[in-house]
Amino acid sequence: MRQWVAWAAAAAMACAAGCGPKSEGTEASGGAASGGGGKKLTVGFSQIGAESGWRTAETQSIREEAAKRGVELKFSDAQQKQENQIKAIRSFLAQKVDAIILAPVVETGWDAVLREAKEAGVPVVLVDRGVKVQDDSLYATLIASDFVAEGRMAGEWLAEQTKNRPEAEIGIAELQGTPGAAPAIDRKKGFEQGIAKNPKLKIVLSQSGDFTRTKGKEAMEAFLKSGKKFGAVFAHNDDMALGAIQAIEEAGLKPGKDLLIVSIDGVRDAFQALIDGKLNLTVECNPLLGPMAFDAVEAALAGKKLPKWTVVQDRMFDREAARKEFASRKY
Ligand code: GYE
Repeated sequence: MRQWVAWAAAAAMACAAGCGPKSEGTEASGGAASGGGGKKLTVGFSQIGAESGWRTAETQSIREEAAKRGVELKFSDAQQKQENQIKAIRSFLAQKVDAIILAPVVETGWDAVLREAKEAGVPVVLVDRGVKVQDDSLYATLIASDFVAEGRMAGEWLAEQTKNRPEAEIGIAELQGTPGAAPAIDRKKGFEQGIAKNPKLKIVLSQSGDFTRTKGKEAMEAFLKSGKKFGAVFAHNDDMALGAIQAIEEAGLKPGKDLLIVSIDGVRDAFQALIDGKLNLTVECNPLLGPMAFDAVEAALAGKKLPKWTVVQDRMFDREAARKEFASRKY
């Protein structure tokens, strides 16, 4: 498979409510016409929600790129609900968009609606999360990070950091992302592979925090009250780690010292927590997918064959790496 590496791995240590759609309407229209034949493109973007700093950065990147290219963007926020995304896609099709960008909340349950898009001749570009469908010709391409690799990087880092510790067992409390979401499934899998390098490491507590700060905090409060011993925390995203850090501090403990904390995304607030010594590692997951998403839309509309997965490369950041990069951080 041909892969487009869009984000170069750099640093040396291989150190990367039951309600309907919130808003739907035309977001951007300006600049030059885009796409073949000088016709202005209309693209529907079905976004998951606004659950994390990462998601906000991704939305902004797509909006900005649409505006830059003079694409008319129809934006729909699904409030973390697949049914809202399915409704949005059908509404985009009824409005006769040229293409659809979809960030799918969960992996399964997309076959029927993607088939409707295919039959209407509307290409669908998946961004950031993958799907499991019977026929992969139902979407043009997926532009996303390798979540298994991200989880593995976090797990291997923890295995290395704890290899000389005297304890017979070091418990890990895991904050999982949204159930059924590709990054939750794959980051868990990769992390388990990574920590296998140090047999002392064992996940002793695991709960979903839905990728949000509030639920990450609540889950950590429950972990701390459970009576189970743990010496490390693995959060599937930074926002849950940041919520957990708050809970740990409120319990009178020192995050980053009494408990090692690792997470994924690499957003600015996580960089600040790294610099403050409250977070020990974040694995970057680049959300600036707008340029690649619209390149893919234009290529698909031009009838070009795209790779099924364009892999976005990620880096790891510890305190030192965060200090160096903080000033130039874009999200
Ligand atoms: O890590 C998390 C967000 O799908 C990669 O979703 C994305 C994840 C990201 O809510 O913060």
